[in-house]
Parts: sequence; structure tokens; C-alpha cells
Amino acid sequence: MDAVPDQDFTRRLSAVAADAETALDHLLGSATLPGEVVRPERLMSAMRHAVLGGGKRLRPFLVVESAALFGAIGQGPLLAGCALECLHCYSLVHDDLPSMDNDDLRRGRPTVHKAFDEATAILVGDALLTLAFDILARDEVHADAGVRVELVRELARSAGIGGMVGGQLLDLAAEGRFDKKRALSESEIVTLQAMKTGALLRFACRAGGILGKADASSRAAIDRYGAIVGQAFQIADDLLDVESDTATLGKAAGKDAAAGKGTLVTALGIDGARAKLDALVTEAETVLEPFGVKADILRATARFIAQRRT
Ligand code: GRG
Repeated sequence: MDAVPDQDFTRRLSAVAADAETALDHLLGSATLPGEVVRPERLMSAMRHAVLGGGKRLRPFLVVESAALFGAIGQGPLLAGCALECLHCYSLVHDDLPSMDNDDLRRGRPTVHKAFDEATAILVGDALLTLAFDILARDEVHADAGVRVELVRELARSAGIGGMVGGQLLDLAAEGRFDKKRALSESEIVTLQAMKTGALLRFACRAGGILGKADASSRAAIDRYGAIVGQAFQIADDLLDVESDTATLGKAAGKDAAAGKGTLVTALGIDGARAKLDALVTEAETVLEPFGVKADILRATARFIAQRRT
């Protein structure tokens, strides 16, 4: 039997998700902070639409549980997780824009540019991106300013040129947006995905090591774990795009095939992609061995990510 049964894992994920929801609701309140002039009502309402009331909150969960592995618990890791969730939500809002993926549905609701308008959606993304770094710089995240600076730098690198934004550009290039469409090799797909979606999930795990001031070998292990779950997440997402439907996903299904997009499912086939997922879960378990039972929840998380249905 699994060390952490599925229902315990689900309960823990729901508890962190509920804590994150409360914290995000507070962070997106109407009261101005020192240094702010006014929080415009339309911007706040569109930001709240983008962030609240949806989402699995997997990234805050990974920050909280990775930090707990190294003894960092409480409000600090939760806030760091919320900073990452704000940045993740910005990426979804911008990804849905007409000039990017042009999606009408996200988390089962109209996308921000549909519920509001395109200019507002661009500004929502900008404001969520900057809010993420505002949050990470706050004293409540960690008493040690050096830790906060490291979090800021690591998140910037994961989200920026050589991370998520760079990955998004490579993805658009592969679709033929700037030049001729070109089929990607398997290793090019792996690189693109490690940047576009993997980098933020990997940061979530690294953040735990930073918050808990873990030693170098533990940091290397949690970093590798983060890279593995990042890859597993994307393969599961590509499988869902092929095998699930729009109602279940709360976003458009079948888009990769329609766009002729290269994924590991197209490169390896459905069975090959499933076998790769299994191998990644096994590798995640191996990487976590040095931490013993303390890492059971992270083992269950790797399984959940590989088997997820939404
Ligand atoms: C526009 C700068 C910019 C970047 C976009 C993250 C991203 C890059 C695009 C998202 C497109 C997409 C749907 C990718 C698949 C993987 C992914 C990030 C899925 C959404 O994450 P979940 O499943 O979503 O964790 P929830 O709603 O649960 O938060």
C-alpha cells in the first residue's frame, strides 16, 4: 500500500489550496499598500477573476511541501507559493490572449480578455507578474533578506528569458508564427517544455530548499525532483489534450493536434508517453530516497501529477 494513501494526499492538497485561496484573496484586496496610490477597481476585479476560484494550486502546494521537507513551515512558504501562483496566473492570462493561443475558456470560465477586454487582460498579466515579486520581497516570506533575494532571482530566471517566456517564444516559433513551421526533434521538445511549463514547477521545489536553507546535496536532489515533476506534468498535460474533453479540462481540448504541435505524445505515441511517465515517477521516488518517510507526500505528488485527470 502507498505510504500516503490517495485520500490523504487529496486532503492535504485541498488544505493547502484553501490556505492559498484565503491568502490570495487578501493579497488581491482593495486596500492600498504603502507606495501605491490607488488600486483601480476594474484592474482588481479582473485580477481576482484571473486568480481566485479555480486552479489546482499545485505550485503553492509544491512550495509548501518542499519547504516543509527542510523544516520551513507556516506563512512564509505559503506566501512564496502565492507569489508563484500569481506569476502562473499571469502566464495563463497572457497565453489565452488572441495574439497567443486565443482561448475563450480557462478553469471552466471565460478567459480574462473575454470577461473584460484585451487591454485589461494584458494589464492583469503585468500587474500579477509585478505583484509576484512584491510578495517575495516581503519580510513575512523569510526573516533573512538573503533568502528573499535568492527567491526573487531564482523566480525571475525561471519565468524569464531562459525559462517560461523563452519557452513560449520557442513554442510560437515551432508553430510557424515567425518563419516556416518546422517539426521539432524529441530533444527540442523536451527543452521547450522544460522552459515553458517545467521551469515554474521546478522553481516551486527549489524554493522549498531555499526557504529551508537546505545543504547543497539536498538542494540538488529537490532541484532534480522539480525537473522530473515538471516533465511529468507536461506529458500528462499532452496526454489529457489528446484523451480528455473540454468540459472536464475547463479549457479547450485537442488543441495540440489541431495546431499540429509536436509533443512527447506525438513523438513517442500514447503508450510510449505513458511508459515515460512511469519511468519519471520511479526516478522521482529514487531521488527522494535520502529523505525517507519525510518525503512521502512528495512521492504521492509525483504520482498525482502523472495520473491527473484535469
Ligand atoms: C504567455 C509568457 C507566457 C507564457 C505562457 C504557462 C504557459 C506559458 C502557457 C500555458 C499554456 C498551457 C495550458 C500549458 C500547459 C501546461 C499548463 C501550464 C497548464 C496549466 O497549469 P495547471 O494545470 O493549471 O496547473 P491550474 O488551472 O490548475 O492552475
